[in-house]
Amino acid sequence: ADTRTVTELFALDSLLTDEERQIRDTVRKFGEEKIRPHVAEWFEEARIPAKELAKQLGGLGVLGMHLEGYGCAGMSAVDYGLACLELEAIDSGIRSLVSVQGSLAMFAIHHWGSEEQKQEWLPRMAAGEAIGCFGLTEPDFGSDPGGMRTRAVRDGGDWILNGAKMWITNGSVADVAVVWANTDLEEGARGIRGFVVPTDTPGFSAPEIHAKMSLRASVTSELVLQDLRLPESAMLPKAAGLRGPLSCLNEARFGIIFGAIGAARDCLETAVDYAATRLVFDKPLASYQLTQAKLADMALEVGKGHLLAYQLGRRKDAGEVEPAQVSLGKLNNTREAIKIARECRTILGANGITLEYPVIRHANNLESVLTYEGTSEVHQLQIGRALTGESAFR
Ligand code: TGC
Ligand code: FAD
Repeated sequence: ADTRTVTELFALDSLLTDEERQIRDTVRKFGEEKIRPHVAEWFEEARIPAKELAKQLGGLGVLGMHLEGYGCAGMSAVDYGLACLELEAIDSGIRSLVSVQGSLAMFAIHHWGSEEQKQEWLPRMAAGEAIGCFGLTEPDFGSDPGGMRTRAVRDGGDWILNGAKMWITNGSVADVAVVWANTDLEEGARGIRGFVVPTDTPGFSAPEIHAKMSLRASVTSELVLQDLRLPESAMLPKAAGLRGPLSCLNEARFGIIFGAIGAARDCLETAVDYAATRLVFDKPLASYQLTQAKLADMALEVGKGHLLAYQLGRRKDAGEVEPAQVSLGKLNNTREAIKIARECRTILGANGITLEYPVIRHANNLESVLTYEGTSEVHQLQIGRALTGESAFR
């Protein structure tokens, strides 16, 4: 039969340049050939070859790809978004590895770091030879990171860090951790400063968190900092206050706007294919009106999610995207993606609960995506604040 994909129905490719489509196709090919054949097994076993994968992703050029210099590819925000979209179409855990490396750890060093810190870490991180993590969240402070208990205190010219971070992606496999701590000393929002911590520093440990039912193809860890001594040169010199870590979150949230819609697209494509061949009551499932209503509604949201992502990508490349606009995209695209994953699961019936198909894996992953990088409620409150001028966080 003559069929159309969502990309075709919305003429999405007409919004991209030839070069952007080429980058997208290259990342898609890499994902389909190198990752998709293994990812269900990694998810089932909750184990990924992170070091090897980081080198492959570095070779592909997607680590810190939107940053300039220091071995980074210097590409546009839209290019970076498209790479996230294609990687998350395979698995959110793979996009997370790339987000945390490029948008959180590398961006923090690139934007807020000293020349020495940049030279030391960025080229190796871009190549995937060193893995980074980003420690902001604590066991008791997730949505409200300003309340953090991790402390950095002076000892002569050094800093001594004590505290714990929780839910840290890449933590146990990282070579370097960007850790945020309250110094109580500096002017600005509660004296929060960032530190570049080589993970072999005595006093640093990163026990892995187990028994996750989501993001299983991703390493998630606790960071324990016990009398961790760092030289003055370990502090990110240019970041003071909560603005430092929040600026990094903008970057990673931007990638998720594209990424989540990639996961949704993969679910929808799977459901369309399944419905075409599955016979129920003697006819293909795709030929029933109830199924078509589901598919049509999901196609609308996948298409609109792309349009929103592309619009925000163009604004970001123009240097004009605001945090509240990033919240629009993060809230909409993750919320719609998880609804789509669950609806597609219904179309697959019992087959939908197995790892033979990607749908339940995406649905479970999206539970984390809905929560990390600002929960849906945090983004509703950001948008609410933008609309009304009233902050309802406290
Ligand atoms: P608030 O008073 O609003 O702001 C404090 C200072 O920060 C500035 N600011 C921002 N700067 C840059 N980008 C943003 N998005 C910013 N939002 C705020 C603000 O201008 C102010 O600066 P200054 O110089 O005036 O002091 O702060 P608040 O304490 O009221 O909190 C605001 C709130 C709740 C929105 C914020 O704390 C927040 O976003 N909470 C959510 C935390 C979160 O998203 N954590 C994510 C951790 S990392 C992660 O999840 C990685 S998952 C793995 C993956 O990405 O794949
Ligand atoms: P809480 O902040 O305790 O929120 C609980 C509930 O309360 C949520 O529904 C929330 O929306 C709601 N809530 C909070 N405040 C309000 C309010 N003012 N009004 C109404 N409702 C509110 N963090 C890092 O720093 N680095 C990482 O690499 C990282 N990776 C992660 C990987 C995974 C797989 C996961 C699941 C999390 C990761 N995180 C990471 C942590 C993540 O950012 C936090 O989980 C998130 O910010 C939410 O914090 P919380 O879990 O403490 O929830």
